[in-house]
Amino acid sequence: MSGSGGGAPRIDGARLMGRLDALAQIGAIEGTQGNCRLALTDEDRDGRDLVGTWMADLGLELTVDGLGNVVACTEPGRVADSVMMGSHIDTVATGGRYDGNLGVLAGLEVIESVLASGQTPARPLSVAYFTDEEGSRFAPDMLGSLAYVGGMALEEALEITDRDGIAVGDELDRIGYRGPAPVPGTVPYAYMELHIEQGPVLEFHETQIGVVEGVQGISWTEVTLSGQSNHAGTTPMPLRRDAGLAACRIAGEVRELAHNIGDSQVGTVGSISLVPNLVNVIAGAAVMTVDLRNTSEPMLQHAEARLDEIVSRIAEGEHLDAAMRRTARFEPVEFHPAVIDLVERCAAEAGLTHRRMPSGAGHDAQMLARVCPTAMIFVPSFDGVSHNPAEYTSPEDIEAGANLLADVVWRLANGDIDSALAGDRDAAGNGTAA
Ligand code: HGY
Ligand code: MN
Ligand code: MN
Repeated sequence: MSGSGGGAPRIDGARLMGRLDALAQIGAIEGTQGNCRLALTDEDRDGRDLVGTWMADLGLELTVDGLGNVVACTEPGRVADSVMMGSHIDTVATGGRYDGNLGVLAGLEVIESVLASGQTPARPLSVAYFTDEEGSRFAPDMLGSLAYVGGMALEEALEITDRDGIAVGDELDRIGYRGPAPVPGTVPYAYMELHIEQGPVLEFHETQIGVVEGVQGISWTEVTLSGQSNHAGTTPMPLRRDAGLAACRIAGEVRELAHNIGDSQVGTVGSISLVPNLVNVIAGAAVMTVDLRNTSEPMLQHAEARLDEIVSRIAEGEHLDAAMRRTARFEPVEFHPAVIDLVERCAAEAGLTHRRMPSGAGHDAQMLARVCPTAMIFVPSFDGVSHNPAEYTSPEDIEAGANLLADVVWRLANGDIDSALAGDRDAAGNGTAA
């Protein structure tokens, strides 16, 4: 099996597509190519079981930690020396088959191709999937990798509940994935994540590869508005305390906030729940979520301050009580310059069109970047669509991205940029938090 940049074995594209297809059968959304495998549901368990079988079949040492994060390594006990690849296999409720799954299965494919080649890199390789990356069921997103790098105590993560009051810890026990390995987990030598772009940039520029420089900041806020349920027919308009109206006004002003701040600012009201949510009752309560993101930390803080003002003003105008709870807050992250350069060099050597870019979406890599040299590779999303069953990336782009992952990981594992990374590891060989 001939290598390419640096002698890395080529991956088997058909095998990778076959595994993506097999995993996509679990939690398949009927009539679509998409998936629903919300974190710690039965579907998530079944997906974990399938991927775990593939990991075990390769003879990898599998560890499951107290939050259900799973790491598989080519050499027992050597995750700390390994170059790790990974992502997540949980999905949003209306998810595609590539978001997260590609990074995990491409990592597995790289390992299988290396093992099959009979070549042994200087460092072991590992592949991981992290619990609840999406955060759709249990906020914040990237929960598993956040705890893995010590960004949240295990005890705190286990107590997080979903909308039905069900706790992470109980669901881990129910699906059999509360493992013995410690949280925080073992810091690898370096971390690489292949992921679909989930946006329109690569396709617009007719570019095969995104050389990801970092991830924008993320702020999630849950807003609870309390007014008065009342009769839709008898309550005069001036006497209403309509939580539904206020929620809609806030949603409209979130769109204006993003427009007025401009640049990379985005704002999304993805969920609004009204109580009692009936045609002839004025909503006495509303619970809504606001997702704000910006590549600039000061601008994200400004957007949060604007949101606070919007909610207070609109709630007061409608004589409502308002409560706001931050459910996710991550500052922008920059990946390791030497690893970014390596991705760019390998893409150029492979003759792939490529461009540097930030990530609009959150990823487990933004957590691993706190503790070890980390970067990401993007492949294009058809029509820029993601978090949608219609999510699609071509087999050709997937194979190109996975082979580039193999090239980068092979060079990292053979020490090609050790000197550039040496300063970023403390005496214990652990990465120093960014
Ligand atoms: O929210 C995100 O950006 C990611 O999909 N968890
Ligand atoms: Mn993802
Ligand atoms: Mn996602």
